Amino acid sequence: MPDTLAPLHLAQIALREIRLPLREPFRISSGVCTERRILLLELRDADGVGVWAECVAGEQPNYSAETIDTAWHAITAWVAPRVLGRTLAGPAAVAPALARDFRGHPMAKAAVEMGCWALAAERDGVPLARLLGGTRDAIPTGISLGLQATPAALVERALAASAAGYRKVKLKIQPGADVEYVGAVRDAVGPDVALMADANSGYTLADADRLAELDAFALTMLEQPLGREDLVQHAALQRRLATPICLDESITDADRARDMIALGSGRVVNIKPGRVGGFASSVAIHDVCRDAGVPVWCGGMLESGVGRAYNVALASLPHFTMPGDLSPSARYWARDVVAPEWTMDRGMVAVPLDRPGIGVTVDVDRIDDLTVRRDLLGAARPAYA
Ligand code: OSB
Ligand code: MG
Repeated sequence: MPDTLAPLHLAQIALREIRLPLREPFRISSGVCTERRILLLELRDADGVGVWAECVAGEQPNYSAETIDTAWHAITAWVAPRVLGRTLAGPAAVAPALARDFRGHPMAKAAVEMGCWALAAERDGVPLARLLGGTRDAIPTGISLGLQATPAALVERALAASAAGYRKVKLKIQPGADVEYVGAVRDAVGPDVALMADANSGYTLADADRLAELDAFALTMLEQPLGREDLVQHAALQRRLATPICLDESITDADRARDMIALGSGRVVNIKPGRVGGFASSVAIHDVCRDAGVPVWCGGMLESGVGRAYNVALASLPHFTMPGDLSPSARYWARDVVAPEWTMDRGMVAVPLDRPGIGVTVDVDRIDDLTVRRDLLGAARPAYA
């Protein structure tokens, strides 16, 4: 990441909550989402340059402790006051400013930190992907399929996904919906489709025998089977499994990635920039994994097209060697909030390199229609008004 950028003067952060119904409920082992409550931010610098950003916190504290409501509070009370009206040396200075004596709230911090990177990109006239050090112009795309009521329902969706060209099909599992479901899908799609499973911490080490039965299905990886903060029990489980373990929830920063590698808790990392506190932390994890030969890929949190833009930019970094959970807009929404919508071509999502900043335009009229709550932080009448 370059650190020679001009200083950043963040003048204003506008917050809004929009409601966006999913086309189909998305169920994981710890809960279900039917309609997203999405926290969008609009950051503006002292010259009036503006960018949109997204906080990926969910509706309920079932994936991590944060929710849209805790993030709203954290941004308003603690994150924004640390950056608004200050002169920051550049976007790389934001993460350290948010780290000092301020525990937790990574998704709240990430929304503002990532927005600052986009603001610098927009202002300097470069695509966000390139500012971050991205080298790819297209990213292989995977789909994450929620828990289904029957193996047949999951098979139907997996077949459709593989026919649509996805490069990786991820199946959510939980105790009682695992071996039978994954086996049915493997039988249906054949040996050549890259399949994986994600348990979202639904199991304990006492389930090791059951999880070892998944070895029969040649999964590319098994994501976060055990506790959301655990590394030690995952290491014990990894010794019992042929299938590589991929960690999601447990990797909250570069130190945890180092610990995973040292302990043998997993062999792959899912990087979600919101989970780890932003881009600086994501790139640090990327670099740790690259140096250790551990593959990484970019996860998703059912973002709108705004949050997707940030994930796609990050996933263009060279060591994101596996397909990301970067499905096109139409997989989630009847209509996205950005133009152009995110699409997939032969299983690849294109990195928008033809324009500065996040690379998509936000449909503000549509967002106005979907907005249920708003707040404005910083100068009510900024200098450019
Ligand atoms: O564990 O990766 C996960 C969605 C919400 C919370 C956790 C997870 C997910 C997904 C969806 O798997 C990925 C996507 O955005 O398509
Ligand atoms: Mg996951």
